[in-house]
Amino acid sequence: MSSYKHFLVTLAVIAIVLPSVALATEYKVGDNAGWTVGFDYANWAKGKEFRVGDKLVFTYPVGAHNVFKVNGTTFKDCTIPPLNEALISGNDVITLAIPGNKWYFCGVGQHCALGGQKLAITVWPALEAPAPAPSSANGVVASGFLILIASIISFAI
Ligand SMILES: [Cu+2]
Repeated sequence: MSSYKHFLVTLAVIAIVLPSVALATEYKVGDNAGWTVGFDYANWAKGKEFRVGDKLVFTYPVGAHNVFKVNGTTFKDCTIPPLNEALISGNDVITLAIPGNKWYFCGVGQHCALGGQKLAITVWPALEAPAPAPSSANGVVASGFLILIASIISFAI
């Protein structure tokens, strides 16, 4: 009996956790162009909805560029911070952890000031679960499934 309960609880946890894990998105900054000069990152970011838990991936040849996470003023002026604050791996992954405005630029030469190698985004809170749209059969089935699991557990325990 207790292993049956254990099974039900495990099932319920999977049903709750799985949708939120599947929702995180990994964005390759600049898509196929990667992280470089002469690319319109404002246009790239336009229409994208960045959420807490999503990842930004900056890809570039090692040594050619780098990535600084900066504040809004530093971003506007392209003031290059100390080099030891830079990400330099050529495949830099940043997980968006906190909602708000975020700014990134390249600190090599004049890449920020003249090359437009700078990215500003707004990060929104994570989606807790997919919004069950009335027209979506999947959403109705999923919430029905959760209610079923919840009522089985309340009987079983
Ligand atoms: Cu650069």
